[in-house]
Amino acid sequence: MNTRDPFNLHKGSTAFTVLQHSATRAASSAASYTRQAGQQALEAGKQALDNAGIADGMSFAVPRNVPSFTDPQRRYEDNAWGSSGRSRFAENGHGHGNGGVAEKIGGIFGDKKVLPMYKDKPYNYGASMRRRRWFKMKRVIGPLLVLVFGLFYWVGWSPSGKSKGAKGSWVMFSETEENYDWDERREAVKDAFKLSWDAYEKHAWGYDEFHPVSKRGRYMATNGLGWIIVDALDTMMLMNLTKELAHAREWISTSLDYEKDQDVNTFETTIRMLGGFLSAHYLASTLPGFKPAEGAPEDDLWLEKASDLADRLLGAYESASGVPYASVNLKTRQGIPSHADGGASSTAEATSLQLEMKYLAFLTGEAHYWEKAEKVMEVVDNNGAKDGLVPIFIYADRGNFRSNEIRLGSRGDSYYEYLIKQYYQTSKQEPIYLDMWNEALTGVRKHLITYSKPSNFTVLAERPSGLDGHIHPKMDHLVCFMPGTIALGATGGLNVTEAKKLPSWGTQQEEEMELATQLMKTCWGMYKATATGLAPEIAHFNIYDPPQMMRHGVLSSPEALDIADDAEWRQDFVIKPADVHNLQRPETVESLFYMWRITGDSKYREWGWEMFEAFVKYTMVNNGSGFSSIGNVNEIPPPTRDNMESFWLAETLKYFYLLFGPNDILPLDQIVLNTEAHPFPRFEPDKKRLVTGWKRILRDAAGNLVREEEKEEVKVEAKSREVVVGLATEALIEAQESGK
Ligand code: DMJ
Repeated sequence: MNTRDPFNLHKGSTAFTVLQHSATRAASSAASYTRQAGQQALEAGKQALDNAGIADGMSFAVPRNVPSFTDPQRRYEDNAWGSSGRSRFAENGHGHGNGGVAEKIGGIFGDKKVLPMYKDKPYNYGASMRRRRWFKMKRVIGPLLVLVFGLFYWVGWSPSGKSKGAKGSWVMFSETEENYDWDERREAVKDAFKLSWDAYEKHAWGYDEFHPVSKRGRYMATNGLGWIIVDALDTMMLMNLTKELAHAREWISTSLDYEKDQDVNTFETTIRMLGGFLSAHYLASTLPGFKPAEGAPEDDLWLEKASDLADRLLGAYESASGVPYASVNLKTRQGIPSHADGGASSTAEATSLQLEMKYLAFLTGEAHYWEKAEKVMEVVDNNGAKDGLVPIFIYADRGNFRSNEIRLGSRGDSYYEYLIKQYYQTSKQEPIYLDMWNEALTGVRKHLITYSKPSNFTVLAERPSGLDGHIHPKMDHLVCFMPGTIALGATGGLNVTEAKKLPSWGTQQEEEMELATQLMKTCWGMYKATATGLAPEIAHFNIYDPPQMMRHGVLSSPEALDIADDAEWRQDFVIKPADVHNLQRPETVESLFYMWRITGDSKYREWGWEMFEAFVKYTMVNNGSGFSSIGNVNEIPPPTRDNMESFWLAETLKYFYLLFGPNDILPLDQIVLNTEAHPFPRFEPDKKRLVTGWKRILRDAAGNLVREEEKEEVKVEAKSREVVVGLATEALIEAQESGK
């Protein structure tokens, strides 16, 4: 393997060679006759391209197809994006592009100033400058790709590196392949990271956004917030990319300054930047090779930056209720209510700050970080959400929920994730969060799990009008964190064989593992259901009428999927035009990583590899200038969105790397990963006198809160019963004594 040019980008620099390299890699473990035939096919295809005289100019940088976001909810969410903020993004100085783009999209945001980030919904960018060239070439490239794939088909090679002959046209859910070289596959992930990073370093160094097709960067605040650099630190440490890390460190120590009159999103800044610094601190003091030598001073930079940033973010918590405002100004430290959603914060955002603040409190011994973050959990829980399922908005000033919409996708997701992770982060010293997680998961099983038809995929659906309203059979890709988190909850991160030996193991945990397994298949199905093998942002499902709920009986989807275009299982998935984009999100590979570590079933690694191949094949930018989100998972080649999310480096590639790597790196029973995949150690808070400062309000048998005044009534009733019983007893004794 040529590690200096992993994807053969510098020879010929064509999308075709990228495809060739990916194909070669994938096929490396297949039978040699298959490999040779594949190479011949590739050579034939390349020859054809050369003959056509277009190979060097060929590009995946097809015109951007800005999806028409017609779904009412999508419109609602995207409007929220451009809600408020003081500073517009600054231009990057690389030519003219983004000012012009800002003007082009000005109509979308109107005169409003914009927040830099709002729950990871990206801004739109102008179409690629290559548009016309692509259209000119399309008629030539299309038939050639058909020819190449036709040859692959003819020789029986499939993208997963398996010969069709052996298994027929089925993707086996239970298949295990032990012979692959996982070290090599892990190296391929590192190569993809390097490629992404090198392109960013070359074209957009220091910028908060990277647009790899137009090769530009963009600031979210004057001179940047370190959005991409800080988010990627720990991945570089895990991959041992010391040169890249040194460059990042140098930039952070000399150029990054948070003293800026800039509004930032409280949640995004916490999980990505604060989380990024904290995990860098953890890994730097833990990973061999990064640990300071005996007697040498620790590198304090990461912790200093973390504390400085956290102090600024604390201003967001200064609301009347203690629930943080959606945004905060880094300089004035003033919290700012959301400019959408009636000023309410998103519930997931307000309740996914605790792992970071608690770890910082433990590291520094400063309890106020802990207390501020923990107070939020108390206020949220005191609303008494039925069956642990919380509406997706909460007002910071009053601390009460807005509307009754329930989902585990956007704005709901990481509330649930942080319940169980807080329990494990603090070494089980806070059982209150286990209690809340158990209640919520029971609620999910009762109200949200339904089945698709005809193939009975497990669907974690939504209740847009509350628990008494209809079920909406839709899953955001974001929901796919759940299979892994459920498995983590059931086992504590131990391998399931070990977990089964624990006295706490029982039917509940068995059922949870089965739910995780079935949901994992659904998330995987979201990838297999598309032309590119990449999941859409959102999938809808055909469901039974009336809905077949889990509480009516557990159903299972097939163990194998027929890959034929007209296979029956495809009817279960409905992908709407507004949802066909793919932002290179991590949730499915995140869950695959947990499922692999916990069950040891290598099918999860196989699925991961197929996903990784699809990302390489369809999201890599021409000439190796990185990877980009795409506009349509059902179009080949897909239109690019010209944007590389920071979570591509921080999460997606990290999870792939860990999935293909040895199990003793970041053992899951010793760490927790925050919602941006930044690992923190588990710790014992009582060692720093940190304790849970609140108790849940009592619930009655129906799950309703028993308020203080009601408790009083209950007490009075109980007292009078006692008195009556007491008097009766006395009378009885008296009567017995007097012989009556
Ligand atoms: C990340 O920023 C985090 O995983 C967050 O919890 C959800 N959205 C993105 C990735 O999809």
